[in-house]
Amino acid sequence: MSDYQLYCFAQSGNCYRAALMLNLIGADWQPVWIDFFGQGVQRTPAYRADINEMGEVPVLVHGKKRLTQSGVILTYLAKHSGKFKPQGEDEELEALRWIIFDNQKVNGFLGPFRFLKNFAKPAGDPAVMGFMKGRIDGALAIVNKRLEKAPYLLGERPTIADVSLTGYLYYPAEEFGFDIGKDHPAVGAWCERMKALPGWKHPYDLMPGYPLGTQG
Ligand SMILES: N[C@@H](CCC(=O)N[C@@H](CS)C(=O)NCC(=O)O)C(=O)O
Repeated sequence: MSDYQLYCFAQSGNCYRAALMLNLIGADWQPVWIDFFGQGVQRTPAYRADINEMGEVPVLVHGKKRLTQSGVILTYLAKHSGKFKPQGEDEELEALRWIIFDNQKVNGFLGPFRFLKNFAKPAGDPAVMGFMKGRIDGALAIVNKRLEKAPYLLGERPTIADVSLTGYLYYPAEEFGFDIGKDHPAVGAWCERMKALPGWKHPYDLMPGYPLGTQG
């Protein structure tokens, strides 16, 4: 049995944050595939009773500890590994600030947008998609401005705030209908820097269940 088990599936950028962090810190971990699209395991009463009352993935299991919310998982793994860890109170708060902004405004919109475009039946209403695309571009422009000033969100070195931001940013442009890196060049350059870190892998290579319909 590996040190860590991560409940996840390949199409989830929320899970990707945790999977990528585990790989970047060189942890001994194994994925536990969640059949999100098929049986919708995460919505069953058993899952909510035994795995996560919030009905979500990712879920990280480390011995007797069971953690959910990628921001919490990243904080825990940074504390335990000493890697990608914000240093001191000011950096800790700054990292949390960007993680919350990302969860709500950047990947918080990219995830549902991509879901409505590729997986939902019926697909998203054009008016809703248009609204979401506006919010996405607004939030990415804010991140882009920040990344024009420094290589990583908190400055010269990558922290968990950067790992959080990776969420949906490496999924293919066709799945969004726009190219994030081209539209927001400083974000595109940052994606390349993150990609160069030892242990980086694409979400479809890191988590089980791709292509859709294959058993993880
Ligand atoms: N803020 C959460 C978001 C987690 C989340 O929304 N996960 C999605 C999968 S990508 C989920 O489990 N949704 C439950 C559902 O739609 O039933 C995190 O970062 O962990």
